[in-house]
Amino acid sequence: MYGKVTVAQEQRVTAITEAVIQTLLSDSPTPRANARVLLTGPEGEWHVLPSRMVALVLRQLGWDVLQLTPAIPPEDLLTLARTEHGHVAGISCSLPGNLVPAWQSITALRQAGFRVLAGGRAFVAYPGLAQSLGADAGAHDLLQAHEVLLEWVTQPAPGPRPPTLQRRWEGLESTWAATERIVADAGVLAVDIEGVALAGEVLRQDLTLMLTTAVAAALAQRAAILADHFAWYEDLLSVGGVDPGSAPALLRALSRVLPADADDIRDVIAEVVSRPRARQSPA
Ligand code: B12
Repeated sequence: MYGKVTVAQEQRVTAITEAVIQTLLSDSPTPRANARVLLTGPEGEWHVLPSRMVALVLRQLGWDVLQLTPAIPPEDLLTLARTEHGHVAGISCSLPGNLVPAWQSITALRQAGFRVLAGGRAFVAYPGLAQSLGADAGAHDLLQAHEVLLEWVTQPAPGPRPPTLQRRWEGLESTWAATERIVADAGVLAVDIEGVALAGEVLRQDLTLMLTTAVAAALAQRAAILADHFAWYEDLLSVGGVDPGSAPALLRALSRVLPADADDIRDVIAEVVSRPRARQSPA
């Protein structure tokens, strides 16, 4: 329900939830032997509450949870995971715009010899996405996650495994590295040529989220990831009294300033801009 809850109310609810989790955690049972699980999130993910809830439930079920949220950079995760004595991990991602860093964290965990379970809003909406980004399984339901992890800890560690999607990433890396420049250039085009009535930090954040989601959609080869974000953004603009036509205008502006080797991203954007609008229901 957009516009019905204020930011202050949302933060108050978050604080209350944190306090409840903290209280319940103090009553966790002693973990079973051989039940170590590493739990992390992608770099840039501020939604740590989902991961805390997962950690709470797993601790109540007897797991020894090493929680690394907010996330650590993938190279640090790799170093840390290599010194860990367990070999099962979970990753929680809420924002589709954070699926690229989620893939990087999954890649680090694979390299360190872990089996990875992926969950959270960004994965749940797309069946099979967890596996296509290199995770061994995806889960939403925590009892199901418990069963999967129980099975994994009794199996031998898989050993270090190579990254997935590396070839496709080669065509996306230059865009990812140039995010700041692309967003700045697209911002100028959006205002001067497309006539978008957004400015400053709001415009920068909206373009950044649009771009990172487009790269994620190209990496996973699922235009639906960008299409859903786009529909959500159109709704958000409408509620804020901004012309929803600004949504395709931002995508067009981004497409024009992408690096030469970013055809996969341009294709995803073109597909979304030309699609008949399929509205998703607000969360
Ligand atoms: C609270 C909140 C925030 C808080 C987070 C506070 C905190 N300490 O975590 C703050 C204010 C920081 C925030 C920021 C933002 N948010 Co926010 N946020 C939310 C909100 C309201 C609740 C999230 C939550 O805690 N859900 C509860 C958990 C329990 O549910 P869950 O994630 O589905 O997790 C369950 C399962 O999926 C599963 N699970 C989760 N992880 C894992 C992992 C494993 C391994 C397993 C097995 C299972 C599992 O178990 C959980 C328990 O059942 C959601 C709306 C919503 N309906 O979720 C928006 C929402 C996720 N946010 C959204 C947005 C856009 C943002 C911002 C970009 C806003 C902005 N412009 O700044 C930023 C992004 C920041 C960033 N870079 O990450 C959008 C995302 C839209 C989209 N396109 O997907 C949402 C959907 C709101 C909306 N409808 O507009 N947000």
